[in-house]
Amino acid sequence: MMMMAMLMICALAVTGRPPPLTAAERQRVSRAKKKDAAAAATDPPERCVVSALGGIVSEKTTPSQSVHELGSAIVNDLVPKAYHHLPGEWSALARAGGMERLFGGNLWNKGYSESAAESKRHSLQLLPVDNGPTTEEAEWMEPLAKHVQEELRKLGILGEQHVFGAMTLLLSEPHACQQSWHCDFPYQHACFQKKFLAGDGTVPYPVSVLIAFHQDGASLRVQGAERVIEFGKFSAIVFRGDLEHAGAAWARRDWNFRIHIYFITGGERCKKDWKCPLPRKGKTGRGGNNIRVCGPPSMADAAAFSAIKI
Ligand SMILES: O=C(O)CCC(=O)C(=O)O
Repeated sequence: MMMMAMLMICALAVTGRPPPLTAAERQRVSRAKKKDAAAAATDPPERCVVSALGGIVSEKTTPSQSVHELGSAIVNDLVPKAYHHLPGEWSALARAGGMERLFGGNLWNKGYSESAAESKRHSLQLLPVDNGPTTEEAEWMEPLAKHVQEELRKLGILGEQHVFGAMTLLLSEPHACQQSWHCDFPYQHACFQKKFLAGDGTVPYPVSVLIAFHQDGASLRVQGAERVIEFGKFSAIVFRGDLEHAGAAWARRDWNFRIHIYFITGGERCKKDWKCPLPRKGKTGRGGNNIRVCGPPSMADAAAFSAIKI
């Protein structure tokens, strides 16, 4: 052994290069490389988590790449203090009967109204103003939507091509069931088939944003994700408009308010009338456009998939 080491040192001193590896050493290196490659292949790709206040939370990829390739990114601290009191206002509005029933489960086999009747979920379109408060009555609506758009632009997710589409208030009552899988925009549309980000690195299609206001945050089920995606109070999940998702069940005894914002893309390829968010059937369980699957669905997911009639 001692002799071998001395020979290696001599070889290094004479040639300036390490001596060639022996057959056994080459085999060892090759086995180690194969092991690393296998581990990399089974490690699920990681969703990007960033903070709107700056600082890296978990940034294995850029926010827009995470939206493009994994379907979503998490943006923490998206809601400034000026809006933290809003759930109080929303509770008063909901108690006064100001919200509408939102679909829950069984949407595709029972239809919207039957699904909504038993969902324990409610919604209210805030912008463009419809049946809800006017912009004078709720002065916070437009500034909040603008703030979110600006932050997502700063993070490089939204670009010049995005315009505000709509903003909706969501409420889950205690024991609300999980929604049926759906997309917010038609996943078959050409804009979602684009393989590459726009020249400035932003995403080239409509995106949805779901912001948590409950103290325990909120969660969303997303096709292809390894588990339900959770995000904290005043934080958001930003996801591709063609990502098939479902509002998660809410098992607690209090109300969970969320804000859902849709940013659409202007121009010819993505129609402006997409601002009206409708649940649309997705591919259920068959993956999305260009979205990498992050690991096998759990058994519970598999049971949910097979229970859905399409
Ligand atoms: O309830 C949620 O949190 C998400 C709702 C949703 O995805 C929708 O209604 O389109």
